[in-house]
Amino acid sequence: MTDEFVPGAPAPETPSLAEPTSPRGPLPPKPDQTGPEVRTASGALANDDQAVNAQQGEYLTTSVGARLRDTDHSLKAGERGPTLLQDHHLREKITHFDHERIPERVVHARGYGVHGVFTGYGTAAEVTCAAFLGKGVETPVFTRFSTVIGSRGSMDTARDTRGFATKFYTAEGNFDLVGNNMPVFFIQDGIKFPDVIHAAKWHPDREIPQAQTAHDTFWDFVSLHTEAQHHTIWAMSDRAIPRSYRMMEGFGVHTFRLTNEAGETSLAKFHWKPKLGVHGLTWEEAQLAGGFDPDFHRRDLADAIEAGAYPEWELGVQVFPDDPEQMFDGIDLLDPTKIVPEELAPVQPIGKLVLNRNPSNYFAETEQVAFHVGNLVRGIDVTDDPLVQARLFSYVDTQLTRLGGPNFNQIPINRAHAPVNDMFRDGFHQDGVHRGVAPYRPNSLDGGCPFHAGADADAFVEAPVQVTAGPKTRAQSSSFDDHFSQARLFWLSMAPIEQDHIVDAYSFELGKCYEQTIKERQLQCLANIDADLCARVAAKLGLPAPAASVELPQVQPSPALSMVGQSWPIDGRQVGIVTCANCPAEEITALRTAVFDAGLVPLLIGPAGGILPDGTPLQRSFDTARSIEYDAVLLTSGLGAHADDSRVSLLLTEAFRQGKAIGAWGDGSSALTAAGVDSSAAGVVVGENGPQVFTEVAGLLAMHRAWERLAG
Ligand code: HDE
Repeated sequence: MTDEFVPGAPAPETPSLAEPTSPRGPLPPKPDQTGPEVRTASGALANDDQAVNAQQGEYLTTSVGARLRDTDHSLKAGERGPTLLQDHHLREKITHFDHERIPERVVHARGYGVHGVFTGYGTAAEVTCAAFLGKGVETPVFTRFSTVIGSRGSMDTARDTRGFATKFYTAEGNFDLVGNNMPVFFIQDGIKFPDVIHAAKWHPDREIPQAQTAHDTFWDFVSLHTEAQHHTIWAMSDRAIPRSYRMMEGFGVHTFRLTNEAGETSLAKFHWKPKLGVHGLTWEEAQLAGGFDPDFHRRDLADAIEAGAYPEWELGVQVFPDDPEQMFDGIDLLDPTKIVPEELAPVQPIGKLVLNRNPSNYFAETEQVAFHVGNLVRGIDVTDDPLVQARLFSYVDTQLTRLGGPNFNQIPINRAHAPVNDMFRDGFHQDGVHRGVAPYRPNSLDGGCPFHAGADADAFVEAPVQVTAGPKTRAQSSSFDDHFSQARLFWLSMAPIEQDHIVDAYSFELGKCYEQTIKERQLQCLANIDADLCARVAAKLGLPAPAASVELPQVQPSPALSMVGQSWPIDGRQVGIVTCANCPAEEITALRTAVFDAGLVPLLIGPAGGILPDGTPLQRSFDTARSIEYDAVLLTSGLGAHADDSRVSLLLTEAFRQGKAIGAWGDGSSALTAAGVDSSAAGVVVGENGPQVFTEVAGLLAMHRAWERLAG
């Protein structure tokens, strides 16, 4: 990062004021933006020059390359006459526009994807032969984060589970790890997926509310279908309102089966651990962002990558013996509503993910990427978890409608980086130009090609495990019956401030329900999780707290589930610097350098937009700045004349309420007094000069918030 750099410029060049008129070719993409590697429909590397995928030439043309003189006026019978049907350019332009949209994803419609690279540590070799996990092996990836419930245009910061899906373009074919930021799911059997989603989405009569579960149908379902209670308590925690995609854990949720080179199998759960730690927004911040910056999470991710603050995760596995019971410490490994606490089975790191390139076209990359849990590579297989079994069917099926036909794996973002010879032919939007006459096996006319790959040719092999046969039945194992003990484990693992937020979330969501019986039924579920939790929510709802109807088990809390109490790297955090023309230019320069050097993004906020007397541009004005954008706020010297500006006071009182670090020096501190902010409170630094105050503020940022200010 340089002194002058601020992420977010919309184009690679500053635009000219007047409309450009000299013909020239398309501008290059911004340095942080490149498309998918240029592969042919059958996986070959077409050309290193990504520009071949993009528009070409200086002049506007039709879709088949004829140059156009004018796209501003339709062809008419006289200047004031009707438009002529023969205007083929008008027809082509409007027709294409009419068909620009494709159906949004039925779930996870709102998302943002970026490119990166995964590097294996080699530490997984004992349990899996997957080549991309080998020591030092680098694999290109595309990761898409998403919310589940909202429509494509809904706000990023809705209370919801987040999708965390990664496509690894490995040398042995694509491997998709299609996970979430929570390790458990609402249902145990995939046949219930339409039910839980219908309940969580808007009511079908009014199509409200958008992107939230604070309504009757959701609570009706989860209070009746009580296996949902564990995931529900995660959804009521701050994990459901992440500070950033960069600060989320990811989980494969299901147990997978791994096979090593010797053919030995183990069971495993995948975890993504973010370098920056796991952090949430407060509920107030999530609401503010929803209005002030509905694109909060995608902007944060794109800006961080553009600024070079590349987000990183370690991939880890919890490994369990593959015995016929498929249980670990009394936990059924096939039940996706259960975790195995990390304290019982440590997460062992097996590789590192770095996300370092933004897409150059949202539709082509993020919208058209098609994940599938069945995209597996040798050494990694699914288990009999009844949730993943249904997913194996659903992902391909949904793309047929969403992406308009069976050739969606030929769309550039979905293309394998391994040779593809699938014998699939034709269909809508076929991009391959296949040769030969024998797309069937066995054949002699094409020389017998393609051939089966034997074990010596690195073929994918389904692990030949024994299946316990039984009578055909629509039933499930009694080992799935416990619905409350792990919700209790989660509750008891939370710090007091996290418990407060969970109580507030349940109270808000149930408070928004219309039907009293639904609130009462959910309170019964809470009583079966924890008496204190139930009593606190009941009090806020003005209802009596019922007694538990099941025996509350003794559970061992899992400290790994709590998000507070540690310190973390602060790369890419945003610092709002409130200043004005009276602040000495050298002070601003030194401060910005210190902030950049620490790997953070400084954003200068002045009374109006424009530039400071020394030519430094302001990025925000008192009108456009709102607390949600900044992890910390600094008040420079010289600010005295604007100290009692109500917009500055609003910024400070919000930042204070959110436990954000605040620093001031010189007469900047008079803004604290004017806003009624206690300068001796935890997380407020008043000092001599900018760099010194910033150093202390950076130390506070590592804890995410001054938690003391939020307690009580
Ligand atoms: Fe999905 N899910 N899912 N899901 N899911 C989809 O696939 C489905 C489940 C997840 O960024 C859909 O391409 C069923 C669990 C993510 O493009 C669809 C069941 C987990 C994404 C689908 C589940 C997930 C999806 C919609 C129950 C976490 C976004 C569009 C059996 C481990 C992927 C699409 C992206 C998307 C079906 C349950 C994660 C309809 C039937 C559990 C991250 O196929």
